[in-house]
Amino acid sequence: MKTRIIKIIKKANIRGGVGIIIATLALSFIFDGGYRVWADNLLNSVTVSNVAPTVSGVSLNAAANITLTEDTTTSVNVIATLTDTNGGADISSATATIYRSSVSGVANCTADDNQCYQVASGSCTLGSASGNDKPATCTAGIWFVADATDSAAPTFAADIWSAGVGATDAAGLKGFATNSAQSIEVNSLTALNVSASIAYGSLAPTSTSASSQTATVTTTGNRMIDVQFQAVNDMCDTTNCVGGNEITADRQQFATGSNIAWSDPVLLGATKLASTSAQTLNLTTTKPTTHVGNTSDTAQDTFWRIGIPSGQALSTYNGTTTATAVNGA
Ligand SMILES: [Ca+2]
Ligand SMILES: [Ca+2]
Ligand SMILES: [Ca+2]
Repeated sequence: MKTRIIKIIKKANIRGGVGIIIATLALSFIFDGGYRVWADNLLNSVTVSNVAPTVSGVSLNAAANITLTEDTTTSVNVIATLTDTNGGADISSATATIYRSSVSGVANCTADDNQCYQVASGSCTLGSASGNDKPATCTAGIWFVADATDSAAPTFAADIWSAGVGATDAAGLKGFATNSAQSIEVNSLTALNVSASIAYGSLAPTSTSASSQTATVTTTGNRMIDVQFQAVNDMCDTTNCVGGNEITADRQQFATGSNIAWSDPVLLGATKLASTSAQTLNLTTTKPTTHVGNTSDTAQDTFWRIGIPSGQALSTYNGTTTATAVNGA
């Protein structure tokens, strides 16, 4: 009691004057016999609980359809806003999945270059926290084999490609959302590479190739292909085929079989090259599903022969042939 009175006196003294000291003392003695009024401390305590983060605004490839790059990967981003009501700084990492919509497990799919890309936190960049929010950008390299889902796609036209983003806070609580408002397609990519050259060697007039030369057609997109060949020009012995001598394009033939002689009938499967129109060769390769390094593992050899006309002038003749991928049948 004494202690408290002294405290009150001190407070009163500080605040302002002798008169108040007297009044305080008087009050103290007045109430001393009945009940007491004095100051005490109340300890206020609360624990703020951890709340899981949430994810919003998931957007795949800036809302655009995805156009692949033949024989390699295409960098594709997923962005999202991660929110944690413990403050944006509580968000510690993000992950993402980019997947074809009907794949087994959807966002929990097993990684597969054709249909499912799991993006680890190391490939997700977090921006600075702003209030409760923190932006995330996750990046995947989508391989050229990724299944097409556009309207021309042979198998998965009814699908789209989706993205899911997961957020994790410092205590390990997680949130997740997908880009359910978007319909992003992976476009068909009908593409090939062909080996650079065919050298028929030295042949006499009226003779034909004794064996075939090989040109390898590699499928470098996400569609099964056939190939069309067309000569840019007849073979000639001058630059740009101005003047000089020529061997017409139709003296060359191509086939998928290696043993078809130049003089064999067309029904055996060989096709004569033309400079006036593209000739289609039916390949048996299917859609690539894997890659070896940066390269498609799906390739087929085509076999070429030439017949030299009688009366052909002694010279070296060169020609250029264009190989074009068309959707396979
Ligand atoms: Ca939290
Ligand atoms: Ca589709
Ligand atoms: Ca075919």
